[in-house]
Amino acid sequence: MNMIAITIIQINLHHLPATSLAIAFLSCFLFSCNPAAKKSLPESSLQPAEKDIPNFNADSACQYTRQQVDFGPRVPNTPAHVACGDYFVRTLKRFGANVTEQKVILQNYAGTRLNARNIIASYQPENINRILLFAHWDTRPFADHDPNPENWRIPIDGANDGAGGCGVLLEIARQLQIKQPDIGVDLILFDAEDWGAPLFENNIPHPENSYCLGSAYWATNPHTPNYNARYGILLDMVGAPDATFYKERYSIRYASRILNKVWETAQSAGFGRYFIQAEGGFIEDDHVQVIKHRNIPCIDIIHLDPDGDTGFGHYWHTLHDSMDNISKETLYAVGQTLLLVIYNEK
Ligand code: AHN
Ligand code: ZN
Repeated sequence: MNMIAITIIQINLHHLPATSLAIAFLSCFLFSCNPAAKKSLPESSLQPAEKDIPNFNADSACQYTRQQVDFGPRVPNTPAHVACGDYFVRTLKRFGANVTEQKVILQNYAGTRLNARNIIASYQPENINRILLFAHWDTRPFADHDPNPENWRIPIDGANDGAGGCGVLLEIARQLQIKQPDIGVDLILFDAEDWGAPLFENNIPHPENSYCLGSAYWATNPHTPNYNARYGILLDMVGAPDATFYKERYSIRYASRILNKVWETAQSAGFGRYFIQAEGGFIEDDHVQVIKHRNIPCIDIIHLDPDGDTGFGHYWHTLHDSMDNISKETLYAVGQTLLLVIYNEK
């Protein structure tokens, strides 16, 4: 525990009733994956979620995130990648999902063959009314935005860029097994998102188009013929402390209804400090593949930082994207918002 948390408890001991003491005490234990985090919890997240809507367990989501990171960087063609893929399949089966794997060889920008694996977990597969939630599970092979050039060729932990979104989806899977919503849900963990051309490779004409290989494959070869869903929601970098989710512009252009629904749901649940009512930039991310090839309206919940020099969080594609960069409070804001959206579908 840190000094600030101790100070709060001491003040509470003298001036506040026992409940406040308990809340202050619990929040410093429960709500930081990062032991150094100093933030206390907003009041809204301590109240039970709306009636009949399950309560997202951020401890579990954080644990699922840490388990991925513990395998090491999940770079295609490495043993850590194989082991983590096996972990997802085993865990999603344990949570009662109908699991489909797409194993495919995909070529990156340099022509390297990647042993890729998209993992699809379906709930109520017979239900024609479906929604799709997705994230990428692979991690970037190079920290090409690290401030220290000596780190540029080192693979990243991808605690936030990768693991966090999958951690939230695993906790949602656990909840879906406990209580069935009124619609079918597909969770897809896409592979080979983050092997885009690095900054240090010159002469790559459009590096932004070298990402998202796994989602491009699935979107053109879905696991069920003519796969369709009401809408899709992509989680990308949803776990950093003080993350800010600006409205990504492809999401505004192609899926404004679901975008506004998610942002309003988050706002009413007290998560307005994460879900910002302002526009961000256009991001070439997995959702664009699903919009383009499957014609499903999709949004990207992605941490954008208009003041940062990359437009993303300071940790983006650096060695700082470690578990220190994960906050249970942020995972909770995203996960609880998604549960509200899922369980309110008719
Ligand atoms: C580009 O940088 C072109 N798109 C961001 C996709 C991404 C990479 N998300 C996480 N890592
Ligand atoms: Zn990335």
